[in-house]
Amino acid sequence: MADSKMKLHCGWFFLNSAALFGINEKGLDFELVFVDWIAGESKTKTFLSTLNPFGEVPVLEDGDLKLYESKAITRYLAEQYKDTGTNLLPDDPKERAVVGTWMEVGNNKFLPIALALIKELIIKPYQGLATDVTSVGENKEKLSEILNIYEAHLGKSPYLAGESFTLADLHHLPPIDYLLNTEEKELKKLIYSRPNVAAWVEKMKSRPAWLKTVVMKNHIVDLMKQRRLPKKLDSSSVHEFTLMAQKSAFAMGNN
Ligand SMILES: N[C@@H](CCC(=O)N[C@@H](CS)C(=O)NCC(=O)O)C(=O)O
Repeated sequence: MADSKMKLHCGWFFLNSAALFGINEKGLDFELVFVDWIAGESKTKTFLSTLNPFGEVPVLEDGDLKLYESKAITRYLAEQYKDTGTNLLPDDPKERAVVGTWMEVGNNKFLPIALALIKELIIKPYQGLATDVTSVGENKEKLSEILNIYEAHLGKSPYLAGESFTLADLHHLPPIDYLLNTEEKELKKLIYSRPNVAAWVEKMKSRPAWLKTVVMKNHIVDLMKQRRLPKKLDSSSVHEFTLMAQKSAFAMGNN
């Protein structure tokens, strides 16, 4: 008989955090299956043929349903478990359309900028590659411009789609959290110097489901670090491990 417990195959990074955040908002019992995608575990024959042919995490298994794409996962959770935990999608078509609008804004306008900054400030340093400072400067400017629009919008309602927290908000917090944890202090300033944006971020960060997500995310980071421990400690592996630990600490902002 198939194991009926929900499983989330996931690893490090914010798309995975979004899926975890969704499950935690719903208060669902699940098994976290750690996939070290940086070490190629999402590209094995078995993973590609049984979980996701695109070789990416997160992947949700719920009974015989296997789902990939983080936003499809959170939408499924919101709809399938509508009456459990936080209601993440309103019933009213007009209210739902506003959630849809801000999910699209997040996806098409906010995320490309956040992703460019995260790539330059977290991923590249983690891979030992040089950061493109021009790209960082340009994207900080773009971030500032888009945050002005968020600031005005959040002056009208506490959440992106109105009075309550929805999928639109949920998808913003994981990339914002990574932006806040880079060494680039100006990003913090861009976010926290706008009172409405700051209040929105702080409210989301204090949600019990997010606090739980952060604990899980830290657990994943620990698993990653453990996997990278050298088997035999000689002077070169100690050096290698020290560099790796420094990069991880930098990448995670030690959070
Ligand atoms: N659009 C996908 C993207 C998922 C994605 O890029 N996942 C990364 C981890 S955050 C991954 O698994 N990458 C595998 C690889 O690059 O080999 C989603 O939203 O789920």
